[in-house]
Amino acid sequence: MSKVFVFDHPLIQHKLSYIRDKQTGTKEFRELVEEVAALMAFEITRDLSLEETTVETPVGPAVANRIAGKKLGVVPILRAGLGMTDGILRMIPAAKVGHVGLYRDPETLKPVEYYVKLPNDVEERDFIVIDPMLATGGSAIDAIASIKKRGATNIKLMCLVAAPEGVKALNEAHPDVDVYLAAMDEKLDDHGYIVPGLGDAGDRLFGTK
Ligand code: U5P
Repeated sequence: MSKVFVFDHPLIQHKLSYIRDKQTGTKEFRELVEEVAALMAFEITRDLSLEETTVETPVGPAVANRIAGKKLGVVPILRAGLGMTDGILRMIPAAKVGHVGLYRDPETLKPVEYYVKLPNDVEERDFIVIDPMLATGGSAIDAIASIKKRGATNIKLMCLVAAPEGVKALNEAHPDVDVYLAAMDEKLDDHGYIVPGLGDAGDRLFGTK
């Protein structure tokens, strides 16, 4: 059963209020999405394991902690997931970035996969799949299936806003994948948009509408 975490940190919630606001223009929207992604990365990495090391400070030896094990893989779902990538990399600069390209067929609302490129050693990495919106869940379910198919076993999903329908579908398809959100919204509308949501994340990020 997937666990769902909603990050209620005041900075995340404050910035999300501007992201939702339709008056917020492309430049500001993009900056805010990056900032929230960075803050969420800070929260999502809480359980990373540390290992002790010794460093020389100007004063003498100090026992210090560093992150243990393999580097993280961050996988934005194209194209809206790209808007969160740099924010995460600001917090985790050593992470490798994979890409999964999916678009939603406007008629069937089903995702169509057109591009997948992942870092090496897929089996040994922890992955964070990112997409600002978890609406029907179709894109995230397919993106996660495609990286599992290539050997990934440890996957988290990070989105800004989700609809309950998407969380339920994700949980049924991938019960091993926990979901990290800035907000859980009310529902989907008839066109698969999250209500109240923030509109089309890709269009707002890239100014295509
Ligand atoms: N999407 C939005 N806003 C919404 C709902 C969906 O931008 O209110 C887009 C996102 O870009 C996301 C995709 O990549 O649709 C997720 O849809 P779904 O496959 O979860 O339905």
